[in-house]
Amino acid sequence: MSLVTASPPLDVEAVRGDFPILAQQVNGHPLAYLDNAASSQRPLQVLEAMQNYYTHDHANVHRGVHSLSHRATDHYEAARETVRAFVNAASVREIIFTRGTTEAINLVAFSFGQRLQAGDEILITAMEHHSNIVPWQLLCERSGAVLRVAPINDAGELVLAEFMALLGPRTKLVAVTHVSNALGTVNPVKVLIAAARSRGIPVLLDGAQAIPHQAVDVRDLDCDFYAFSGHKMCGPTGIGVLYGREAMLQDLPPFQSGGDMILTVSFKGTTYNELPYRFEAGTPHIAGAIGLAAAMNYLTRLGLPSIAAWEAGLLSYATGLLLQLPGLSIVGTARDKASLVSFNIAGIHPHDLGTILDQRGVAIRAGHHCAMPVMERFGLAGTARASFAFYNTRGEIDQLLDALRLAQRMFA
Ligand code: C6P
Repeated sequence: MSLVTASPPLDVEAVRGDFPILAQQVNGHPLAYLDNAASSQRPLQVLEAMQNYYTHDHANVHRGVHSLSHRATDHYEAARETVRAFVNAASVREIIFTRGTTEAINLVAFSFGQRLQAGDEILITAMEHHSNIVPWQLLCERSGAVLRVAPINDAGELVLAEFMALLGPRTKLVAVTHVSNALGTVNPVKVLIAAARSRGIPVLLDGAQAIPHQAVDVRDLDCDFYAFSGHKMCGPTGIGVLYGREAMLQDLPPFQSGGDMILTVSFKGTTYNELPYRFEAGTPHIAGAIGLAAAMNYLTRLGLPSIAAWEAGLLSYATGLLLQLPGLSIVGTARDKASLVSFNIAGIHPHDLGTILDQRGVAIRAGHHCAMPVMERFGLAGTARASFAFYNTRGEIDQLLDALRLAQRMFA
């Protein structure tokens, strides 16, 4: 992430006070939670928003004539407006609540995918998470479309010239991750979007790993779809968002079907609801949307530029220290990186590293990170991955280093 120097510094000790879960011992050591790319933690403000809702206001939304249902509906729709403002969408009609990034991408693959025919092409990159690969593979099986994959170089950066060369008359959609979860690479998405749009090709961005770390403005990006999850940005699990450009969503057929997505149902035929409800079948995760809005308000209060600046400091501190360890190699050395480090230590399996680190209170992820093609590209079974949030400290990175040194002594 690029460092924004003008942003006020975070008071990280005060921020940590909002996250009681961080103040615990694990296996006799202070917890150093460095698995934020898998799922972040939630501040009290998010927990309280959800508890208040369930304590005072819960009922089903969009259905009831009674006061609690009205209140629940108001909270749910206010959450949608918070999301709209957070990503600077033009209208709440463009904000669809989903279960997460995965469901958001599946929605596009299903609904937009109905336009595709045999021989059409979908362009992705070699650094995608499985959630931005498999839905397209299934779509290709259904439609006869072809999946094209733009390669990455040894630093884990997209090879731009190859990406551009793959944009052709048959390309019907570009689906690219904003930030790679396995490598940390921040893609030059504005360049990619401009190139695709100049050829009339819609673009979906997988924003799961970007939106917790930097301000996202979908109008400035000029993307057609932007998918993300609540649980990686201090919100609840089971809630996420698909932003879709209204002109694009307007023409798409529904995804799931049932209650709330219809206007009328009869055995002669069914008419569908307006946006965004047409894409929200069934009772939604009301408390999840409320918690997500509280998380967005929390991040906005801290300031996304301040968060980005703190995390950039953590990334360079961690990178410098890790490189001092003999036999350690970093996988993913892009010039523009988010606050995570994937690495291997010669002679130690990443899962063993993960287990030993846990014994010292350090939580990291080890394995293929649901990005097996990335591992294949680098000829690896997996990596160890430390991923940082704004509430992490340099002290926790020192604790990671100490635990890694211990692992090296154990395997010496
Ligand atoms: N990556 C990780 O440890 P869901 O599960 O729907 O909230 O998010 C899926 C997803 C999609 N795209 C990217 C870039 C992601 O990183 C993820 C989730 C986690 O890296 C869990 S596999």
